[in-house]
Amino acid sequence: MDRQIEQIVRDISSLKVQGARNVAKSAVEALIVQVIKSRAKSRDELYSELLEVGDALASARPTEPMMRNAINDAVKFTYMQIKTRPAQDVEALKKMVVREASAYFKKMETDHKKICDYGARLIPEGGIVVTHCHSSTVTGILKRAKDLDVDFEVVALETRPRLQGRITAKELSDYGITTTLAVDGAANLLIKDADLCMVGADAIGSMGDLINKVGTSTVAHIARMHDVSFYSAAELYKYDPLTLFGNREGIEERNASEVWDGEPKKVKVRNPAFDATAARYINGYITELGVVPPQALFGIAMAKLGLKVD
Ligand code: RUB
Repeated sequence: MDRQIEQIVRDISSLKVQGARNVAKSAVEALIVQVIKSRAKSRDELYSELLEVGDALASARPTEPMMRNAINDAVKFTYMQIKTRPAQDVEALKKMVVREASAYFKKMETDHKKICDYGARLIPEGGIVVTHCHSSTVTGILKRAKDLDVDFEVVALETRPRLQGRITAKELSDYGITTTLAVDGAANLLIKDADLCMVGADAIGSMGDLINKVGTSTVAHIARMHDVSFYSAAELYKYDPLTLFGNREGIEERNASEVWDGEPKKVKVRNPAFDATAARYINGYITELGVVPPQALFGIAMAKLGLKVD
């Protein structure tokens, strides 16, 4: 595999590239690099190369359907070109694939802007918003609310073990939003006084359940206990179509040394990167099509992904 692509795969698995949207963007960038640098002599050869690179990217972070959906779209597009345009040569196919993959970035930006607009309307004047981990979708919404002159505060939970909450806290305070960082264990104490909780999403299943950074379900359960609304902000591309067949989204288990490097021999350390929050704890998903109940997300997302159940 090309060195530049190997580097992207490493950056994704080491969390140098972090968050579902950034991961999906990097994966599409890798596919573009592959096509541009490819020495494939035939269209089939190019197609095989894309499958190989796609597999390497997808396994770098197993709990990322947005990346998988983007890769699948590019691979499907390539396949359809080969099947429907017999006269097309490999160079023409390369151009088409690069153009299609580049259009994906534009689509992502348009969807993101819409989500920020819908999400910003949920931020109450004088309110307190609790968030967990670092989601570029959530920070986008909060910045949009700030641009609209809503006066509010954010509590960012630290998010052990990789401390993505600090990225959130820094980004928001640099933007002029009053932000407090707190350890994850303070969640109950702080959510009690909050107006709403808002997190991102790595994956959404057919039942409307949410997979996001480990600790998200704790936030949701505590929010329910105190009657505080809990929202997840997510592009519909985060829906995992495989869950329609009963597949459960796999939870990435990362190296234990991220939690405790040098633990005593008899201590077993676990490091699941994500957890699942049942639909019943979620007031709504903030999507590019508006704020939708978890139970409705499956139908809307299938339409967006161009999938049909026959
Ligand atoms: C990040 C995380 C984020 C989602 C959504 O986990 O759980 O909430 O990925 O992010 P990690 P975005 O740090 O392990 O990647 O809204 O940017 O897609």
